[in-house]
Amino acid sequence: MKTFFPNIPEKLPFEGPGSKNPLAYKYYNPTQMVGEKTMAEHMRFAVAYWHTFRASGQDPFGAPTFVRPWVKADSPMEQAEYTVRAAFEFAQKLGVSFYCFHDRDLAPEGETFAESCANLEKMVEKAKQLQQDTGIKLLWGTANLFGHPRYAHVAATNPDAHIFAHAAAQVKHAIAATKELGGVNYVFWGGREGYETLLNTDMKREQEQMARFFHMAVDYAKQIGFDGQFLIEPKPKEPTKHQYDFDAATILEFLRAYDLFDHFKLNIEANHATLAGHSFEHDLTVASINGKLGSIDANVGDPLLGWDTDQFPTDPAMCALAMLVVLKQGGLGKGGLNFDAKPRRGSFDEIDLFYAHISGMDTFARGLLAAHQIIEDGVLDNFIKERYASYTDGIGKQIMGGQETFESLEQYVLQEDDPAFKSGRQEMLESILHSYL
Ligand code: XUL
Ligand code: CO
Repeated sequence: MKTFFPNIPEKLPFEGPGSKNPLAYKYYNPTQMVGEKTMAEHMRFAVAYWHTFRASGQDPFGAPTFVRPWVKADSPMEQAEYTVRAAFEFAQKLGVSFYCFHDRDLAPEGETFAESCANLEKMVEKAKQLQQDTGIKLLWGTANLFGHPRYAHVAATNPDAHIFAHAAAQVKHAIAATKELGGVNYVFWGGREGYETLLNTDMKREQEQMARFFHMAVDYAKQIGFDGQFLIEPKPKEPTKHQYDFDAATILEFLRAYDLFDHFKLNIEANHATLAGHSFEHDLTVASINGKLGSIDANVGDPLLGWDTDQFPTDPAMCALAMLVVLKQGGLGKGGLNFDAKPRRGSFDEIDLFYAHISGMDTFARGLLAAHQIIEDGVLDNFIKERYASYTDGIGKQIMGGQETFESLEQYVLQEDDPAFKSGRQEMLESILHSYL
């Protein structure tokens, strides 16, 4: 059978930090134990179908630069078949156990809705066979509710109920496809759910529509016995100016307000967190402390650009801070680290896809190793514990126990001298963090 990556070995090796081989892992050693689990079990890396196999390198100023061998085909369905074979060959050679897709990545949109569904069903059969042949699994599926012109005024929050219906029918099939492939999660990314101007928008109604849509998805999953985890992926803007799934806090409030809280977790993406004006670790922490961190889209933005550049992560400190959140909540469960990332437009060779993933996986492996050791040594935990020690007994314990009032605290302050103020030691802690990298 035709191979799409003839010059890449069957399986990329781990050679350790001393290696200068660009096609070898320096830190990611899947079988290495880190605490109770192997690195592979901690990370559950996934390849993103849309960027890795479907991106063309086209940008608003220039033509496609990624001329992939799997796109040279006589028909869209033949192209889809080549693409799925390339995807599994790639994941196998890379040594990654999971992949993620949108319905329209896996199979092309047809002339009619029925034809699109038939295309998807055919491609699900192919993917299922390849999953069986290779052991590679589906981390999550999702639906593309943003690419087609019908979604110009968005999907579930569209002013036209007919488009809502189309989106619902499409998601029905995408959830069924995910179930058929044994997907362990299903992701909702708003795509375009939001608005451009309040001059033509009923915001309250649109949010109610979105909630209705999610309730219908929950009902359908129950009806067909899909037991994967539902995830919502926050993003503040792009393509739409104001998106309803702005950040983790916004979604948590939305889920609580519309009685959806128990049915969803979050898929936090680094570049989306930074677009919302947060750090990656901030949004991870907001999700995690609410018991809602389900999975991660592992990428990074460019600090000099204000859009979703979807680059491969290269900063071990950022990854250490992310993995600290993950380790402290006991892992990602059914979730994983999906590389929602693409090489730059000028990195157009197939081999660049391997270099990009190796770099991202090694960076996260360094982050994991550092985070594990930081937790083992207790350096940050002990500092934070000590910082809040005044709440564990005495007046602090009484405040948090509900035994104090503004009046009783006024009496307390009148009797007590101010304690010595303590430094937050931020620079010392930054230096400690970097000593683990
Ligand atoms: C877009 C984005 C999506 C989702 C899946 O910014 O992150 O690719 O991850 O729809
Ligand atoms: Co994403």
